[in-house]
Amino acid sequence: MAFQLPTTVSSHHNPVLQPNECSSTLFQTIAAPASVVWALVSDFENPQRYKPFVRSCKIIDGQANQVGCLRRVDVASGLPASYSIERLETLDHDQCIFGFSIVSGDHRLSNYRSIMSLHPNGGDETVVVETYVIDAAEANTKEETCAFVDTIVKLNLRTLSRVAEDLAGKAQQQV
Ligand code: A8S
Repeated sequence: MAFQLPTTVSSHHNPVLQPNECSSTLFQTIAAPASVVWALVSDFENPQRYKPFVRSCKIIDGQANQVGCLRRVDVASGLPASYSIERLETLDHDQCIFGFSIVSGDHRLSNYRSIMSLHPNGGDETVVVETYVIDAAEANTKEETCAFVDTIVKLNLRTLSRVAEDLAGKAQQQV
C-alpha cells in the first residue's frame, strides 16, 4: 500500500493484545482536507453526523468533548442492541488523534476501544486510520467478532468520507 503510517502514531495502531482480544485496522482515503474530517471525527457529542446507525446521542457525564466525558448513543432499530455508553479517551487536536471506549450498553461488545488518526496526504486528501481492540465475544470466535465490528466500522468510515467530501465541496463553491 502506498500510505506509510508515521512512526509518531504507529504505537496507537499496533496494540499489544491479550490472548482473548482481537483487533483490526482499517484505512479510508478521503478527498477532503484534514480540518474538515477532523471537525466531524472530534465532535464526540455528535457521532450521528457520520455514523449511519446512530439515531441520537447525548452527553450524560462530564463536560462535552472533554476527555473522560460519557455519551449515551441510541442506535437504529433492527440492530442487536439499542444503546451504548461510551467514554472519550483521547482528543489530540494537534496530531488529530481521537479515541473512545465502550463502557456499557445492551450489546455484546466487551472492552471495545478505538483510536483514529488523520493524515494529510498531499493535495486536499486525508487518510484516516482506525484501529480497534475488543474481547472476543463469549459465544463467538475472534474472527466472527472482528467480522461484525469491521462491517460497522467500514460503513462508518465510508459515510465519513461521503459527508466530509460533501462539506469540502460546498466550502469550495462558496469561495
Ligand atoms: C463505532 C463502532 C461500533 C459500534 C457499534 C462497533 C454499535 O453502535 C452498533 C451495533 C452494536 O451491536 C453495538 O465506532 C453498538 O460506533 C452499531 C450499539 C455499540
